[in-house]
Amino acid sequence: MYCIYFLLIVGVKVSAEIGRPRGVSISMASKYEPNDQKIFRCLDGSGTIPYEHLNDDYCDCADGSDEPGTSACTNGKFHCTNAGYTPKNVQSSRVNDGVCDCCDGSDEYEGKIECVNNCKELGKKMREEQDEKRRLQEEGFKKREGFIAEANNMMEGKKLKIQELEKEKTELQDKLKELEAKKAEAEGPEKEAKDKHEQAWKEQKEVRDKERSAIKAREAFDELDLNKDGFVDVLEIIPHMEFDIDSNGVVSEEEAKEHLEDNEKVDFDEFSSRIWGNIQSIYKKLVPDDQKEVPPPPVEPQGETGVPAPTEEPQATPHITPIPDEGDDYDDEDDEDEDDEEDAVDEDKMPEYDEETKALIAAADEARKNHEEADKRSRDIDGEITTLTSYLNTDYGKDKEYAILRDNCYEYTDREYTYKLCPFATASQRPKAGGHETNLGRWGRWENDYKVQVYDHGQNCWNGPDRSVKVHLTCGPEHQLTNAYEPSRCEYAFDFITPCACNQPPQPQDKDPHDEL
Ligand code: MAN
Repeated sequence: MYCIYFLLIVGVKVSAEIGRPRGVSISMASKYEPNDQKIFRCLDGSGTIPYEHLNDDYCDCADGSDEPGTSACTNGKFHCTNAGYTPKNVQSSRVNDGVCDCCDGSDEYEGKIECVNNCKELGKKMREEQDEKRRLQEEGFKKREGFIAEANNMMEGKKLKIQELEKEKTELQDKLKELEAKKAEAEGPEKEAKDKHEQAWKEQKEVRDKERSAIKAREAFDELDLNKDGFVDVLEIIPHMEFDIDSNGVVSEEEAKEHLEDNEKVDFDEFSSRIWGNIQSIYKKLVPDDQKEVPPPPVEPQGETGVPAPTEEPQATPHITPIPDEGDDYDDEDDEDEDDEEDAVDEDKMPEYDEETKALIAAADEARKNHEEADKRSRDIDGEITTLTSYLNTDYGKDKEYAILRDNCYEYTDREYTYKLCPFATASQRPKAGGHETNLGRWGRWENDYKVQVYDHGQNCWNGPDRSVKVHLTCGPEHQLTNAYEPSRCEYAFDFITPCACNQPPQPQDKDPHDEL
């Protein structure tokens, strides 16, 4: 009271409604209280002036602090109280400039303009908006509390699941040992019986192959022994072009002899014991000329007699040629050969296992199946435990409030791309016009006190970094990806609103006591 009285006495212009110099806020009022010497010290300490020079429309202080309520100083600040709304500082140069800057109209006290005081309406609107925001935050916060409880339950559930799986795995280890033993037990007799069967078959085949070879040797010997003197000699070898060692088109006597192991002739015993083994893979039967495919007669003009002109080629004796390997021009004989071959193929196939061996194989198959099933289950358990452990080891926020987002994906589409965020897993981008999805990063870490998530090591950017995303999380009523952009090439930013980010709103009594509302 004394203070106001004093200011009135010294003629300082004070605000109409409040007891402090015009344009001064409550928080600054103490700095403007008069001292005993009635001297005002500029707030920056640059000088002192008599009290009556405050707001005298003349700028004395370098910081403009002596003229808070006039436009005398270009750098002064005029404080609008704006009762009912938010207090505000305006440039003191705007005081009495004919423009209403304060909602209470206090900056236009000279009457250049009639300012309507709309602070109450503005305040009402602001409070309504604040209340709505607060309501949403409160709602979000309640959801967050629910998510935290859910996450804790989920974690407990997963921990229990790991315990169960570990127990199952321990039991399975014993079972696996047992099944392994049973498998070995069944596979022993199975192998023995199979080996026995296969060995018997091998021996049988060897005997049969020997017999076949002997028959073939006899056939070849008889075919080669054209003069039927009981020997195969050099002259009988010569017509067989397959014995032409140097491929010069003629089988020489030396070449023929070489095939006969340096003999002029060999009898059947020697042929079958020493010769046949070496030549059987190259030996080809000869076909009599009259059984050969006759080429169509030449269409050239014939001699005057109508008898074809003799060819230059000397006629080979005897008139037989090797039987071609394939082709069906040799009719009956050839068909018989084919049948023989088929029979031979069938005969070469190992016969089925006997019933006893089959039963042993079936028993071993069953033991193998049981072991494989248990082994697979054991591997599956390992996989499940790894997944659960990775889930539990992930940082879901201070109170695990973000765990609820895991295993879900959220999308946002702009003009060009659809962006996808699968929290704690991946971020990606795919063109709206179609085309492949680009990996923008895998879950990396938290930043900025759990307000930002980083996804990195995405697909490399041509001539640039590996793609990465920073996800900015703010409080919102639902989980929603609200924006995606690329602040710098291949470095993306997503905005994600979620109740998980809603803190408890300040209670009404927590309000700033200096609030002038
Ligand atoms: C693709 C998209 C873009 C990115 C370019 C970089 O077109 O991934 O977001 O800027 O590649 O070459």
